[in-house]
Formats: sequence, structure tokens, C-alpha cells
Amino acid sequence: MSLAEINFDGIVGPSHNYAGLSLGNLAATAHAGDPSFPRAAALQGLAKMRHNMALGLPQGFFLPLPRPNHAWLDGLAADESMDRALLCGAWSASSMWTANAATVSPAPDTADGRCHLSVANLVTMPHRAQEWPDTLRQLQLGFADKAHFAVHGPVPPCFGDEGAANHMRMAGAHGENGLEIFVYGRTGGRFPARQNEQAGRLIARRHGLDPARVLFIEQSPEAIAAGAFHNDVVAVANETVLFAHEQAFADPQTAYADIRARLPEAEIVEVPAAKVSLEQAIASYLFNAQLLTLPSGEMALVIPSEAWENPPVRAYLDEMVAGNGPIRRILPVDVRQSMANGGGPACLRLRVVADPAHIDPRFLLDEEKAERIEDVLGEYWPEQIDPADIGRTSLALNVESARVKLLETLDLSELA
Ligand code: SUG
Repeated sequence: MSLAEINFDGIVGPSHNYAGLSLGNLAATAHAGDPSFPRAAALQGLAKMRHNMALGLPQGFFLPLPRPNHAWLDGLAADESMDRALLCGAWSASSMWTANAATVSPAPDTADGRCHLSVANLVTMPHRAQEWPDTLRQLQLGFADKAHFAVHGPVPPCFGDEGAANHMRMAGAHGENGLEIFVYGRTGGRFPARQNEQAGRLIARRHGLDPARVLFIEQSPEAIAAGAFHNDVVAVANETVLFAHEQAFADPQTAYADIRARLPEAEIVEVPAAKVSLEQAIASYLFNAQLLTLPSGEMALVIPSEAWENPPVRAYLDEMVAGNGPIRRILPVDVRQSMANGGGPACLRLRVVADPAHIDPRFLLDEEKAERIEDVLGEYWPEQIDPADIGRTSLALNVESARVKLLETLDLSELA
């Protein structure tokens, strides 16, 4: 069995728009009402996938969910008097951020030796709470091999769960037994805490994780108040390395000591607030990066170009790479359309450590398939959506038929 880390990126849906639906997500709020460019957004996402494939890394993808979500609108007894945010919610392409699709515990960590995936309930934001049933269908299809995967439904809705965005896995190597870290927030601050502590505890039990190889760490309330609505806005981990802002966790020294006690080879790269403030980290999305182990064994950080263009962040990164640390390469990518809704490179991907041979190959990318996807995006994805277009029947038909074309191209029409 050859285990590899596979990044599954969400293909940006044809209804991608900026509706300002996520309180506490400063980028999304700042761009509310802007025109959006779904074709450019999806092509940027595809270019990121190709960029990572060109590094020699396996790449997968998930399909956009059906939008507008008529069943959801029916359930809301939708009519003209309805709050516009609800209408926009039914059109949201938010499933592109697959770091929120599920929490994944790879086979080396679990009691039954299978890779466990729990779909996230995303209950805190109404427009995201509609995602899980359709996401679950894709997970059940892509990871249908029950000898190697266990796909679980959502945790009960009283416990908010936003999936891998609040979960970090550290290990000597991807294929080895890992330390799984569940980060949660406490309610009562300026912005909603979207990850409940009990959701992580429940997932750890249900995935059959060894309690000695699990940590529950509180996110710092000041990070949430500053706009870090998920842990992956202020921290990212890969194998032995944790790259985190000094103010990411409520009690960083205890968190680091607990990590080192369980994984003595852990290397913690903490970015001091004196060099990159919490506000600069959140505005630039420095930590919403993909920290990847390249085939050479070197670690690379795939960052949004906004981080590369931010002077204090750039100065920090130049100094880091010139030094002796474990992160050796910085690779900026352009995902500006997603960034304007608060979704950087890390939000756009779900990491699954598994043998690619056990996954439905229809969800795995190669260059020939990337070309076919590109053709569909170029031909059918709307070029621009203005706020006034949301709700129009003509646009709904365009969006629905574009998705159907993509499903047909990928032989996944059963998801229609
Ligand atoms: O849930 N934005 C998403 C961004 C999710 C980013 N994911 C991670 N950090 N892993 C959210 O806040 C904005 C949609 C709008 O306002 O139109 C939105 O849903």
C-alpha cells in the first residue's frame, strides 16, 4: 500500500458571487456587493491545481454543488419578501472551500486501519449549512471502497463543525501514525466561534483515534475577534512542521509543549507579532497556505500572491528562507477571486492521505482531464455576475446547465 497526501480542490462553481454572508470573515464582508467573475475564479483554481501537479504531487477535485439550491429555497418558503441574504445563500458557491468539507483521519491513525472522513455540518452560517448532504454524496462516491474508507455523516447540529480548516495533522511522514490536533473556539466574542470543542471530541472518538495521539487546542479569542474565523487563517501544519502566528492559540506555550511531548521531532515555526501583526497575517492570508512536502523531501509553502505582495510578510518570508528553517521554498499563486471571499490556497483544498488506487479515479486530476475541465469553464461558466443578477431565471438556467456540462465531461452525471 502506498500512502500519499492528495489535495482535493473544489472547482469554483458557476454561481460564484460576493454576498457578504459570513460575519467575522473580513474579506467577504469588505467585498459584499462587488461584481464577481466565476470563469476567472474557476480558472484560477484550476491553475493552482496544475501548479501543484507540476510539482509532482497527486491532485484531486470535488465538483460544485447544485445551485441555486431549489430544495433549500422551498424549505425556506421563499418569496419576494424574503431576506435577500437567504436568496444569495441559495446561490452561494461556497462549497469551493473544501477545507470545510470534512475532517479526515488517515488509516495509520485509526483503530480499524481505514481512512475516516466526517462531513462537516457547517451550521454556524446558514448559506454553508446547506452544503453537507451534497458534499456527503460526493464523499460516498469518491471514497466508496469500504475496505479502505469510512465516510460518516455530520456531527449533531448543536455542535458547530467546519471540518479540516480547524484540524491539523502532524507526523514523522504522511504515511506514519500521526498526531491529530483539533482547534476550537469559545463563543462570546465579537464574532462567531464556528468550531465547537465537542465536535472535535466526537470526531476523534468516532474515527477511532488513540487518545494519546490527539490534542484539543483552543484558538485564541483575539485571533477570532481579529477575523481568523477558522484556525487555518493563522496556522498550518505538515508532517513534522507547524507554522503558526504567535497569537494563533489561546495558550501557545502549553500547546507547543503538548505537541512536542507527543511528537518529539516537531518543529514549530512561530511568526512573531512584532514582525507580522495579527492584522497583517489575516489581511494577507500568509497562513492560509499549502505547506507541502515535495517529492525531493523539501517543504514548500504555496501562498496567495497577496501575501507575497505584503511588505512585512515578504520581509519575514525572505528572512525565513535565507535562514535554516524547514520551509525551503515559497510559491505564490493567484486565487484572487476566492481570496475576496476569504478563501486562500488552503481553504480551497481538502487533504486526504490514502492510496490513490483506492479512490474513484473520476475525482483524480491529470493534465488531459484538466484540459477538458478548462474547456467547459471557458465555454459555459458565466464571465461576470452582478448582484442584481442573483435570482434571475436566465442566470439560473445558465448556472445549472454549466454544472451539468462539467458533470457530463467528467462522467459524474449521477451527481446531477
Ligand atoms: O465560510 N466565505 C467562506 C470562506 C471559507 C474559507 N475557508 C477556510 N478558511 N478554510 C466562509 O466564510 C463568503 C460567501 C459570501 O459572502 O458570499 C464565504 O462563505
